[in-house]
Amino acid sequence: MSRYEEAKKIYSRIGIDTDKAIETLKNIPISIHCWQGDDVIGFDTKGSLTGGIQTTGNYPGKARTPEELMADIDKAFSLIPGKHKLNLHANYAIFEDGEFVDRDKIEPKHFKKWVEFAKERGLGLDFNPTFFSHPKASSFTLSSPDEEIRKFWVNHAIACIRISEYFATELNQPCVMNIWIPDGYKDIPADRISPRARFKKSLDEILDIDYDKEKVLVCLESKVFGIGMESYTVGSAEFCLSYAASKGIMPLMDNGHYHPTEVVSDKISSLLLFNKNLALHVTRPVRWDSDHVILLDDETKEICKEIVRCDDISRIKIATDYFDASINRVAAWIIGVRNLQKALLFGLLQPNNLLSNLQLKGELTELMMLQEEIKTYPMGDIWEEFCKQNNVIATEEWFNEIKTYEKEILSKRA
Ligand code: RNT
Ligand code: ZN
Repeated sequence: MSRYEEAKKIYSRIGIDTDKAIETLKNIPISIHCWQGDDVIGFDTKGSLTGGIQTTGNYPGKARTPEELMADIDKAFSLIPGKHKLNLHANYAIFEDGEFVDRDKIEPKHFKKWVEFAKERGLGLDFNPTFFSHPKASSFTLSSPDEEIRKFWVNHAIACIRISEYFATELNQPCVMNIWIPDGYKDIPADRISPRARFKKSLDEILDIDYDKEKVLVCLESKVFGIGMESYTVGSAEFCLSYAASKGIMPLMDNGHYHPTEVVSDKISSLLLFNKNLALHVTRPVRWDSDHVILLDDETKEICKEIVRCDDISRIKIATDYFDASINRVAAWIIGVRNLQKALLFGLLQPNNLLSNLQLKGELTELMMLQEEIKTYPMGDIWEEFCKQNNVIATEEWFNEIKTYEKEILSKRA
């Protein structure tokens, strides 16, 4: 008997069909962020990353051009099992020879190369307007008291809705478009409500345009603080949840955007009761919103348990959002996404009916015992089978490919 067959038998003891778990996992698309490859820099400005987010480290080999970034994405995707989506930011617009278009004027044609890239590989595309790393984003964007600046960013978001529609049409699947603004104050503000009122007005102006709501799924990402915005963010959790509910758009929760002892895993069920869909940015905050590479840690597993327990997994739009510049960036992509998939598999291998019946009957000792025993079940064998079926290297041997890629490609980027 193969290791997989043995493991399958062990899981059947607790009523788990491992073949079914593998099939389900194959059909969970992850929206993989493009910005791990170049430290969130993009191609439209020469400046550095702003907006109170930060990459640290200077591991050699960062992608500097669209071609390099695409090559790195190809390498990463070749070692990640399953069919996924690529999540682009507006600052990854590709301009032809010497052309430059500011963010309020970008058009679908500036993303044509990305659409071709996605089509050739059978990937979907998601999108994000970029409200940071720009001269007009030095302090406030959609909540700016300067009407010209506020309008500029409203127009940017509208341009991004058009580009998202183009992605959806070309690729024949909805495009999730996420709005996140870095607006906030380092210290105690005197007026908290006015910036939020302006943000609300801007969002209304953006969403009141006529766009195809089947094609573009707009979501709004909240955040509790940023570097230099420690005391107040305009787009707080309460603001974003309330706004999303009132407008029928999706809320997005990033698990780096809450107080350190708050957990997103506990928030998912509540949002599912009040929203048709919801979106997630999966990341790993270490002491702050540090965007470390996702590990197979307890909270990632707990988030994934909540995702797979949902009546319809497709209600949850899963995306990754982390950026580590201190290690091989291509490997960072792969490690994080594979861990997220392993966590999803862990969730799929839980005997949820059995466990929830124990909860219902008040058998809490047995519930604890069983949850703990399952932790050492042979999930690794199921993971190997999943990778095999997806023609992706299952074991740590995938790293040999990275060593070769680093030697032949990354190290030559001086
Ligand atoms: C920032 C947010 C946001 C960004 C990306 C680049 O704290 O998490 O999602 O990471 O838009
Ligand atoms: Zn995020």
